[in-house]
Amino acid sequence: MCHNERVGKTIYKKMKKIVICSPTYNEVGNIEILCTEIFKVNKNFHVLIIDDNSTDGTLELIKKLKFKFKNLNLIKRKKKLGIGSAYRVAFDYAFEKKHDALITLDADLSHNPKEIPLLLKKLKSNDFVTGSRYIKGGKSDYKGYRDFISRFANKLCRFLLNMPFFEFTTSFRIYNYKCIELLRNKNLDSDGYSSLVEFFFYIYKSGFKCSEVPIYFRVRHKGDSKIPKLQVFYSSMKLIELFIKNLLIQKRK
Ligand SMILES: Nc1nc2c(ncn2[C@@H]2O[C@H](COP(=O)(O)OP(=O)(O)O)[C@@H](O)[C@H]2O)c(=O)[nH]1
Ligand SMILES: [Mg+2]
Repeated sequence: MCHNERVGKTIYKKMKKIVICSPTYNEVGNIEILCTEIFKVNKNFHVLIIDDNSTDGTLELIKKLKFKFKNLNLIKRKKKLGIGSAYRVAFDYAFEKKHDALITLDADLSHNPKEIPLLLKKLKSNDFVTGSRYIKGGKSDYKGYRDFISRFANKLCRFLLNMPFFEFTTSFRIYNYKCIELLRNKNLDSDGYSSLVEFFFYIYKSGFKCSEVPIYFRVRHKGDSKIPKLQVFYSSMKLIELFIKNLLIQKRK
């Protein structure tokens, strides 16, 4: 058992109910490895997959995996509705089932489940923790255009939203119950990367304690990106909206 796994087991014993959620759309080549890796960290984790009617056999595979992993749960939606709304379903689920915390991560193994204990450990002194590729110790395997856009977008978020962090757009995060409750009451409707920025924005601006932990972000294991390229454009629009909101918040102070 490696150090991270030991830490994961000890912390999990103290924090009773944690749900780990991954949205999926056509992840048949990744989902079994993802579940195996998560349950290797702790077999008592509660895992929720929110699938948008995948057409590549992901759903059928998850149904089979449910026999192997007793804590694996599935919410199936009728069609591809985007990650923003998938995360909102996860917030409702965690809230209604009274989980102490919600961890989210991508199904394509870009996020390494072995790093879950790092998030858990850091949550002890925070309300929200995001994995970060761009702080000391963090790493990203993105190259070229994607690397440039991601670094640039994250710097822009830091500057425009006046938030002292380096990562806003990765979904490898942990939210405590208070943050989940807050976000559920905000009536949010954003999608794609902007939903991740928006969740963080409202949590931080509401005065909750936030922090980053370094993660190693890998390129997806199997398949292609499922988020439409246009999302980068929509996210820029959302960023401008949040920038204006932030100016109004500062004016009121
Ligand atoms: N349920 C659901 N999951 C999605 C949707 N779009 C993407 N995903 C999942 O969200 C995660 C991140 O998507 P990914 O394609 O890896 O985005 P990228 O890393 O930015 O290229 C993966 O687990 C996808 O399967 C969607 O519309 N609905
Ligand atoms: Mg990905």
